[in-house]
Amino acid sequence: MLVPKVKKAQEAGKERSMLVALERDGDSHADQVDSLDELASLVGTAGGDVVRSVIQRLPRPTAPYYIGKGKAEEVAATCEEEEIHSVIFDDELSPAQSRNLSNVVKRKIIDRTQIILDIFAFRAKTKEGKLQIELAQLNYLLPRLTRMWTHLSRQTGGIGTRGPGETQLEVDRRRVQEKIAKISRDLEAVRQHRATQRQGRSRHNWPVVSLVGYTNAGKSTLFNHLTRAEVLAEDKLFATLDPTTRVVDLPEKQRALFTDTVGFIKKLPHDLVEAFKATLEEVCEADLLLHIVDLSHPQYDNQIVAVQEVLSQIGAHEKPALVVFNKTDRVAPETVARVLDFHASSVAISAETGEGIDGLLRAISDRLAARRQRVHLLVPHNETSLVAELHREGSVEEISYEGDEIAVTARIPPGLQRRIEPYLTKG
Ligand SMILES: Nc1nc2c(ncn2[C@@H]2O[C@H](COP(=O)(O)OP(=O)(O)OP(=O)(O)O)[C@@H](O)[C@H]2O)c(=O)[nH]1
Ligand SMILES: [Mg+2]
Repeated sequence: MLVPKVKKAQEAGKERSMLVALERDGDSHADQVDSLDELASLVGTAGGDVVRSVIQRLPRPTAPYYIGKGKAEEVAATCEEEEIHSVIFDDELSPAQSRNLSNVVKRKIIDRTQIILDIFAFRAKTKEGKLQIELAQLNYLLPRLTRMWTHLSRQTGGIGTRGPGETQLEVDRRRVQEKIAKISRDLEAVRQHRATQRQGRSRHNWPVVSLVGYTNAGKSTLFNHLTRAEVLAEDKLFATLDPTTRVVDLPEKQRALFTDTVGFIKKLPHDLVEAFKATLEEVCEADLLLHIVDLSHPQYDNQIVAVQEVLSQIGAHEKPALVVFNKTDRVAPETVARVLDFHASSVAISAETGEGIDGLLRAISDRLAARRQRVHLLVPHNETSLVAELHREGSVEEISYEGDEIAVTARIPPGLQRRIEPYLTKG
C-alpha cells in the first residue's frame, strides 16, 4: 500500500530513496505510518531524500525476501520507473534477506540498523564515540561478508573461482575479527579510565542524575538550561553521542552531577547498545534517572516504552526515575494535566521557555534528599575541615558555636557517614 504522506520533491544531489515497512498481523497501521515517518527523518538526517514509501501487509516476514518475492519484484519496478537508488527497510534484515533482495531489486538495500549506524558514525566526535561506532559497524558487517563474495563470484564466475574466493573471504573475516578484538581492547582501556574518573567524582559524594530519553526529546536543551553548558541541541536525531557532565545546584543546598547522553530510539541496534555500554555505564551508575519525554510527539507513549526497553537491556530499569514531560509549550494544558495524573512521579516542563523547571529542581532535590540522613553533631573546634566538608557536600541546617565545640545539624550523603560517626550526638 502506498503512503502518500511522504513528500516527493527531490532535493538536489541527494540520494533518491524508497522506504519499505512490513505490517504484521496485529500491528497497528498508524504505528507503522509513524515508524516510517521516523525512518524518513533518519534517512533525511543521513543525507537521503525519500521519494517513495510502501507498507506491505503480511502475517510475518518471509525468511528469504522479508516482504515476499512478488513484492520485491514490484519494488524493483518502482525503482526502475522512479530512478530510485536505494531501498531502505524499517527493520533489521538478515544477511540472506538483504542478499536476496539486492539480487531482485538491483539497488542498494539498506536497513534501519545501517541508517542508525551511519548517523552515529558521522555524529561521533570523541575517540571513544568513534571506537564504539566502529565496533558496532564491524559486528554488523561480519556475518554479511559473504555478500561481497557472492558479488565477486558472479563477476568472475564459474568453476575454479570458488576455492580462492572462499580463502579471500576467510582472510577478510579474520581481519575484521582482529580489528574487533583490537577495538574491544581499546574500549576496555577507555572504560577503565572512565571508572577512575567516576571514582574521583564519587569522592565528592555528589549524587549523579542522568538524563535519558528518546532521541530529540529535549535532553540537551534541558541540560543546557540547567548548567548553562553549550551542548549541541538541534532538531535532528542523535544530536548528542558523547556524554557530558556538569554540576548543578539544587534547592536545600544540594548539589548533583548531571549527565547528558545519547538518545534512544525504537529498534536501537543491539550491536550499538553493546558497543555503547561504556557510555551507557554512566546511566547505570546514576542515583536518579530523569526520563525526558517529548509530550508533543504523537507517539510519546510508545517512545516511553522504547526507552524502558533499552534501559532494561543495559540493566538500568530498576533505577529510581522521574518522568519529565517536556515541550509543554506545544501541547494543551488539559493534556499536561491528564498525563501528570496518569503517571505517578512525573513533572511537566518546557526546557525551551523554562516553565516548570523550578518544580523539576524541587522534585529532584526531594528524591535525592531521601538518600541523605539528618544528623546532629558536636564537632571540636580544631575539626574545621569537617565543618567545611559538611558545607560542601551536605546541607547544613543549623550551626552554633558552643565553647570548644560546634553543634551542627546537617543532612549528609551516605559517603560522609563514617567520617562523622565519632561526633554524633543523640539530638
Ligand atoms: N517547543 C519546544 N521545543 C523544544 C523543547 N525542548 C527542546 N526542544 C527542541 O527539540 C529539539 C531537540 O532538542 P535536543 O535538546 O537536541 O534533544 P535531545 O533529547 O538532546 O536529542 P538527541 O541528542 O538527538 O538525543 C530541538 O530543536 C529543541 O529546540 C521545548 O520545551 N519546547
Ligand atoms: Mg542531545
